[in-house]
Amino acid sequence: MLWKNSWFQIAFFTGGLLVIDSGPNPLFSQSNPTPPTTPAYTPPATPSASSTPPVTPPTPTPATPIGPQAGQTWTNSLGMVFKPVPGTSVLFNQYDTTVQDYRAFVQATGREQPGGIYAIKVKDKGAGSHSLAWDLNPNLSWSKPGFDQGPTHPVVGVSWNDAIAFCEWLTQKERAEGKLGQKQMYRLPTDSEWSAAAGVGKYPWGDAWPPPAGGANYADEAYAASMPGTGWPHIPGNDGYPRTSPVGSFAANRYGLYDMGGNVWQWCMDWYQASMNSAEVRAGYPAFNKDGGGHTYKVLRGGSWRNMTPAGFAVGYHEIDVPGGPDVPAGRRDRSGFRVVVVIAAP
Ligand SMILES: [Ca+2]
Repeated sequence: MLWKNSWFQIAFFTGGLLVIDSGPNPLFSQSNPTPPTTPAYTPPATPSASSTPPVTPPTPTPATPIGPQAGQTWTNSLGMVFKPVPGTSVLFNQYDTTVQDYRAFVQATGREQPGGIYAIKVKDKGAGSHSLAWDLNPNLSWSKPGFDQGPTHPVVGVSWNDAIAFCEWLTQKERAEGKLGQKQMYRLPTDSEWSAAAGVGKYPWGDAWPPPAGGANYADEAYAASMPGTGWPHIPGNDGYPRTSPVGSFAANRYGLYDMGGNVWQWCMDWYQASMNSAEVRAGYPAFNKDGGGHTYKVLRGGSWRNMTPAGFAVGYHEIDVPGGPDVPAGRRDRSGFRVVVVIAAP
């Protein structure tokens, strides 16, 4: 029995190992093994039009247009507001360029304007008689024109070349900032663009003469009262400003532009040609018959705080002056400023 016990023990031990190491063993199971269940065949889902999400091509995001757009009011980096003018492809600054606009240019570029500016000076002719004459005053400049100006007054004492330099500086500045497209630019209005912006009235404020109350800043009773002596010619009425007035102080014209008549003369791009002024105007002002061949004088439009004649304020009237230069005072006067336009898409 011993050998049987030994065999049994070995066999049992061996079986124990199987049980322990292999888990349930069919040799020692008391029930029949369950056959593996074959999973029912399920065909793969057939793709259908209804179950397949539609493939939608990505919608391109429209690029945000850069800079001013046709027919839309636009504000630039200096806060200057530009408005469309029918019949032109540019937007007009609603105001003349202000002292604070020009100061930003001078501070950024360090542009100096040596030599002073021309200012109207009263000359005492004796016996109570006085006259007016242009006087080149070396102590005056755009920032000190001989009368008080706040930051929103139109800049004066700037030549045509100064105005062009302002436009070029602002163009480069805003192209670099991404504010202006690479084919957009600032410049002065052409003579014909300025005419379009002035509208169809006889004067920038309409057909009325004298200018209606609140119509413009001209040589009024306030102007006359500021001059030594008495009896200075002026337009009846008092607009409240003996010299320049803050831009926007008077009514806008039909296109939302302010001070298109009065306040300061506005430089235009064009060289003056005698034919720009009517024969009637040239008869009254013979100097306008000389244009130096068309490359001597630049055109100014609109009249200023020191004008008092209907002819000078008429839309068709073209003032003239030499364009000046960076280092010469020529063309810098205490009545002359400028308005800029922005070209939406230069060729
Ligand atoms: Ca005035």
